[in-house]
Amino acid sequence: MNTHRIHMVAKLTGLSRDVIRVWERRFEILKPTRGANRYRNYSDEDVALLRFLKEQLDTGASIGELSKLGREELLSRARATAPQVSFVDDAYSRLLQELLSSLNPLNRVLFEKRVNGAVAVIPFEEALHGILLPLQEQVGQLWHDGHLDVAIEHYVTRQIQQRIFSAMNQLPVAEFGAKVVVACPPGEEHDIAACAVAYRCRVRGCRVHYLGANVPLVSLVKLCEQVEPDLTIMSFPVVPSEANATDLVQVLADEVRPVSALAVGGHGALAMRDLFMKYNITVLENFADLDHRLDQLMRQTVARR
Ligand code: B12
Repeated sequence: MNTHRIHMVAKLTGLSRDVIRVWERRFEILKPTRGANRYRNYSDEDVALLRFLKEQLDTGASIGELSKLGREELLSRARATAPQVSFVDDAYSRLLQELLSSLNPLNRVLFEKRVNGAVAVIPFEEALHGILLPLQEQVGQLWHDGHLDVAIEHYVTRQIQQRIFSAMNQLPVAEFGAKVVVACPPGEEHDIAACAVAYRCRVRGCRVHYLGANVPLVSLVKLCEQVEPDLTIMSFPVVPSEANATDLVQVLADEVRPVSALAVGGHGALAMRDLFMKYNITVLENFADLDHRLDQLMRQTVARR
């Protein structure tokens, strides 16, 4: 049986690490083991159980009630509703390995055929979160660790972005939905998550202005004045330095928020949660939280019309 570290469990289940830790402590339904380094290792069963819980919560169940069923009963219900979970995970990790093996040395034709093949056979959202984003992370990590040339990283990043944009362009042009601006803060070049956020907003029927990486705040404010968005979403995949963080959040609160409601997400935003909260800026915990906020926004937009 595979074991997974908490960040991977968060990715596989769509739950934040904080939620996973709290459920573990409060309800005793998870059974991670500890490695020699003291990190928690979660089993495939833990992942299946958490996925089942998340699905149930998304349909309105309460974690308090569910937890009373106990681990064994939850696991048997999880197996009954999603017998294919570990098969899917195995298939994704096999595919990821195949994709990575066609990069060093680069076999462009094989790589692109494999990506296209994978993306064609499953719903795009699933391909995005199951294959494309994990691929981005692994390729970037190989570059960071000195195992892959930056040119290959750039090539793969563009390939992934192309797939996201092309999926976005196949959606009907949104004319009436909530207006949303998606951007990364100044100096932030990690823009794949922002791209995925923009896609999510488009799927939900929003009119999206996607600005991507490294957006100067003066320009963001100017654009918001013109566009009058219902919401501006900023992706903070990494934590800015402490001095920059305070200035940045202050400018967001003083200059952007008067022209647009504001929400932030990403590992950096979660790490700066207290600072954002001090300035009353909404922090989106994960993509499920984003969905929830978008649903609210769309309901308000429909009610206004
Ligand atoms: C790919 C990558 C790159 C690529 C980026 C390509 C691109 N166009 O995006 C390249 C090679 C360009 C790059 C460059 C650099 N990188 Co880099 N990079 C990565 C890597 C490997 C993966 C990031 C990624 O794309 N992950 C996949 C996406 C989908 O995940 P994500 O961005 O984390 O977003 C997730 C969440 O944060 C969340 N999320 C994000 N935004 C939002 C918004 C909302 C609303 C919501 C709901 C959720 C959400 O959802 C996503 C899915 O879970 C990470 C390490 C890692 N394993 O994470 C380092 C990492 C982020 N990079 C790092 C660094 C230091 C750099 C450089 C400064 C290195 C250098 N010396 O030049 C440069 C410059 C970057 C800059 N100026 O911004 C550090 C950051 C350290 C920190 N301060 O936290 C990391 C953590 C590596 C490390 N361990 O040191 N990088």
